[in-house]
Amino acid sequence: MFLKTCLCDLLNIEYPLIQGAMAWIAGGRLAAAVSSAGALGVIGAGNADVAWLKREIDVVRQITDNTFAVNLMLTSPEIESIVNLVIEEKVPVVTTGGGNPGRYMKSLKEAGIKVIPVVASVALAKRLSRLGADALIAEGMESGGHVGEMTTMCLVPMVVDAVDIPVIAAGGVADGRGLIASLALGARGVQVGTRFICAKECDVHPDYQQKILKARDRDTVVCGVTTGHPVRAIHNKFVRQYLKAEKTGASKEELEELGRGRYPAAALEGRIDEGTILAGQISGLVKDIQPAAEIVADIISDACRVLRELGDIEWRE
Ligand code: TUI
Repeated sequence: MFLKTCLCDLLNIEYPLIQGAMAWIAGGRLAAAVSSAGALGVIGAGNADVAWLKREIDVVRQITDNTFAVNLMLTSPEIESIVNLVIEEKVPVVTTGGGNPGRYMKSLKEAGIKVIPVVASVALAKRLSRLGADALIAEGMESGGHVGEMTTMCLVPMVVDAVDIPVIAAGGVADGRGLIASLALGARGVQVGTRFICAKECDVHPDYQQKILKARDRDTVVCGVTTGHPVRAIHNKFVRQYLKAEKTGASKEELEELGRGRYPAAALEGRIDEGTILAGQISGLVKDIQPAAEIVADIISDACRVLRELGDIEWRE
């Protein structure tokens, strides 16, 4: 099996596939399994402290010598010390989310780290490309967790046209069809989050995985639009309560209080009624718990099948 783009050369990986960074979910064990399989494993630093991240980096390095990444959540209260740690540790690749990483760009680049910011708009894509980003992840609102307003289908080709660096499509991708569709839009790789939550090596609570496996096409919803920070999650008792509070005019502060601690409640404690189960719209396509290596191999072999079947289309120029 062989499927390669310029992203593979840039990151020294076998397949143009990146595991989504998921705070409280994607630790070293998952990242190592994904990187060992030839894709790019990512540790989601989220709001974690330096000691946690150092441990997870060590976990990856004990398991594999392959390239891996750390995702910096730019809203984290620990962000300065986390940036210093990834520089000290010479982490090969950093992805960023939740804001503009411009102020960290120079020091990360000077440390020889490849920087791949997540963007949800063309404007930020242009700005970060000028600041020296090595690639960009264009994330559509089909994604789980914090989302922008653009769909993957519209955002990706617009970002591709706006910059000269490789673009990675995210949001709504879980198989080879999504990978090839993204390449057709001009992306040179994809980021897959939700399907990797259902990897055997993922340390998330098993009941969280079951919610994804059971989800159907319309079972995720976006809530928190009134706060300015919309989030996609699987519909459950808490989401119903939250949406009702939003509808009846709860203030930003009340909503923030209502939402406090709900991500780790679901991801770590498996409180699937009271927690927020962040997951993408593509959950309806995820049907099995599989080893990460099998997920990687499945996506790539499915992509090869799609390419072969495209050969049936008759066309000429
Ligand atoms: O970050 C995400 N998705 C997430 S994060 C998360 S859990 C969490 N939340 C808070 C703290 C710690 C953990 C669940 N899901 N996706 C990446 C992403 N980034 N999507 C959109 C953006 C984004 C938004 C605004 C990127 C840049 C941006 O910049 C605004 C500006 O111009 O400053």
